[in-house]
Amino acid sequence: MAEGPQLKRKRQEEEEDAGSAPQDGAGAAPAPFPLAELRLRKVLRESARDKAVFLHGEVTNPSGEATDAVIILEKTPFQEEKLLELLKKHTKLELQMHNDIYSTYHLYPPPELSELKATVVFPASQKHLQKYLRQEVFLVRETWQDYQDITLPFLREQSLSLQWVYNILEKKAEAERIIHENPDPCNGFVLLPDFKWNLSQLEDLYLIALVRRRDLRSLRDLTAEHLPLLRTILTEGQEAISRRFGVPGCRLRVFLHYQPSYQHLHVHFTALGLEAAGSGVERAHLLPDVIDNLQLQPCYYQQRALSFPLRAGEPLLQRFREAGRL
Ligand code: M7G
Repeated sequence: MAEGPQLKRKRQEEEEDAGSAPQDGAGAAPAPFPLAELRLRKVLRESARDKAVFLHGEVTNPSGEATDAVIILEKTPFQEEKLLELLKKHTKLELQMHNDIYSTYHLYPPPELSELKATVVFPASQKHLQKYLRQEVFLVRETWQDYQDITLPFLREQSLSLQWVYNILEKKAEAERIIHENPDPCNGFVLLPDFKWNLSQLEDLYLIALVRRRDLRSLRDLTAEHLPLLRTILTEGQEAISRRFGVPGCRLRVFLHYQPSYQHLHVHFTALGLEAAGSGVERAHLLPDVIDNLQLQPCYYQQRALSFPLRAGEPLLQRFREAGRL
């Protein structure tokens, strides 16, 4: 019998708590998510600036079992080639106010031009709900000793599942979306669109490079030994994006997060003009700077303190508090 969503979620959480990934692959494409049956539990966060809302919902199966879901709804950027169509084909233009030479309207586009991007995490674990919930943010300053004593033991105990990463590396999911890959087991990686990007316009271009090797969690694991890997990602990633999308390296922000949400080394490539969440100085480390730091000092990331933000409800923040480090 197929595993029910509740069970699947529970298994996922157990695996996450144990710090290991599930063994099964992605398999065939799943049925579309039953959006119309979603029961809204809570608005986790909303952003007028990003025109996005993060929802906690619940889907109940025929036997009455409810399973959590996270739904992110976002208005997508305008596409230049569709602007004319939008002006011509609007269904209604309703005057809101008029004053001298100024006026504002409600413009109602036809359905095919008023697309929303919907991201679904289902079944969603408590950690996903936590990740998207708006909460107060605190900046932690983590020494190498703190990393050893507080962060690493915590990450070994509980991290988000990496199954989606392994599915990509094993071509069980998103294989057709791969933009570039280098098969080398040590210095190889896969480059593909991040799921934050719908590939419709370049203003919000966002790709990720996932390294093939599975023994690197984050910046903290990097030494001069990994310079060939990092240089390969930077050079080949920029070349591939320039070839495919016509965006040169000098128009890209190429960076790593510290702390990343997913503990498998990966690099973010975004359009320079995109003010993506997570591209601030408290979390983003430019890849060329990381390379320079390791060239200058082979164990740079095992020696220096690193700052990173943690949200109020995060258990790792609690650990830093208990250790008197906040
Ligand atoms: P991160 O630095 O670990 O954390 O980045 P963040 O999510 O807090 O930024 C992981 C990146 O992988 C993010 O940019 C995600 O949007 C992206 N991502 C996450 N998932 C689950 C997927 C996925 O299933 N497919 C793709 N293509 N990207 C994903």
